[in-house]
Amino acid sequence: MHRHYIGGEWVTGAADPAENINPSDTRDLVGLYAQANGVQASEAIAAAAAAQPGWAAATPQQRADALDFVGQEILLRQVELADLLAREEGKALADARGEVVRAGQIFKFFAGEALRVPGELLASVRPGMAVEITREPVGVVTVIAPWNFPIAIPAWKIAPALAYGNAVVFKPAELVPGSAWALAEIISRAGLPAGTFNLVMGRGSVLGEVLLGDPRVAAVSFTGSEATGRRVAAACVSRPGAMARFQLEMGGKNPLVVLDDAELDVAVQCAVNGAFFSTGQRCTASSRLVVTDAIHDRFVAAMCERMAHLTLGDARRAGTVIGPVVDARQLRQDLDYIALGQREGARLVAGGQHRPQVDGQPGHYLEPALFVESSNSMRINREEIFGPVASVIRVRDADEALAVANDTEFGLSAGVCTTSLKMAAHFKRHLQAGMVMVNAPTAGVDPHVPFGGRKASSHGPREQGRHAAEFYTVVKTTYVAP
Ligand code: UN1
Repeated sequence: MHRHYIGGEWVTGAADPAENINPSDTRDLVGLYAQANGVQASEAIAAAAAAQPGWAAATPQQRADALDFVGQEILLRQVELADLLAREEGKALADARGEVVRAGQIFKFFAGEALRVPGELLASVRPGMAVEITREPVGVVTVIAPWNFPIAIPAWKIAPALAYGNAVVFKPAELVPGSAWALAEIISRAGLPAGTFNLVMGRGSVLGEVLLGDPRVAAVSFTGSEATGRRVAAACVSRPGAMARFQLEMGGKNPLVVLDDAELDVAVQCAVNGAFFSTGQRCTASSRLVVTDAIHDRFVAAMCERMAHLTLGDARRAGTVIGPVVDARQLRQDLDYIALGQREGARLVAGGQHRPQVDGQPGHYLEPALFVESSNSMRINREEIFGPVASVIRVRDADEALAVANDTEFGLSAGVCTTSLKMAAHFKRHLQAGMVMVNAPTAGVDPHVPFGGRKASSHGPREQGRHAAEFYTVVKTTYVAP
């Protein structure tokens, strides 16, 4: 049984443990994980609140060393951690490995950032006065992570939180406690004072009220669905006393625009990777393929051809490109949307079939699905499906492509495939998204640069890179008289 980590101790859960099941083979139990109740969540917050001032006073070098230790161990154990990630989440091994490496690099990046906390010194408008602008830790940070990146997303929240002197209470997603626990175990040996980092596992519906509403929590970093994100925001502002600051990364309905002059191979590569890799379970997935008339038929034919060769199977088997859907509930949602798309009048030209078994293994397998003849007003093109499902939207020209791409409530990432410098510049400038990709997939981002979206996709400062300091520090302006 895997226990919580609270106040520097491994603690048994207050409720019955939860099973972690392998979606590639539902007979395989990955492990049992403790479940917390509100009292345990509150104990974790108390431990974090008690430890935080000490961690804030630690030298930048102490913080850097701790984060570097974590990053180094993740990188050294990348094969084993990738196997665990693939086993509990269903991400194909190569992608799982990439994610683990990303997590290690993020800790190393923020080890460096801990040594580079910036400030400014400005001349005052008053004679002789000096103005200092410094950054201080926020306090206790609640980290709420989703299931689709079991180690990288926790890493890109926890590493900056610790780098800038905050204490952390980390609640991983219920479906993927394994990678979270492994990460916590590494952090537990990194030399942090007891209570600086805490792990509580369990359901958001049970723990959310305490983790968001406790006045000792100063900030909440959340990645997940839009509906839950709105509830997080409401809890952060409606609690008594000081509001918690919050950072929300939510859904996407990301367009990949393919223009007439695109290189077909590049466009297909971007679309297949963006739409279907990681089983389409990325908020950055390219779910709307906006394709101009003159290339449309060639693009669809090449997509179907390519999709016929995407090996679906056990995430840990060599040669698997597409792993299973994460669980039965998500599979039901994907299948419901595929049925809805057909009722709305889109035509399914590839995949979309649920396979209860692959190679004799029972799992949540779904063949990547491609719709054509879809319109941007259909629900399959407006709502986030979060599975290996993409639709082609045929448009006349680049102007209509841009209008359709931006006609969405979301704005996380957006891509364009073109060989024209002029068109690339035009789309770069006018796509309404936090991240724009030119001749590259909309998903799969670098670990050291800002990540985040616009419109209903995101709220609050960017994650990752040095921009993460905006969320994980508070600014103080100090006036010093002559
Ligand atoms: C990526 O595309 O590399 O939940 C990262 C998500 C995003 C992370 C995507 N926050 O899918």
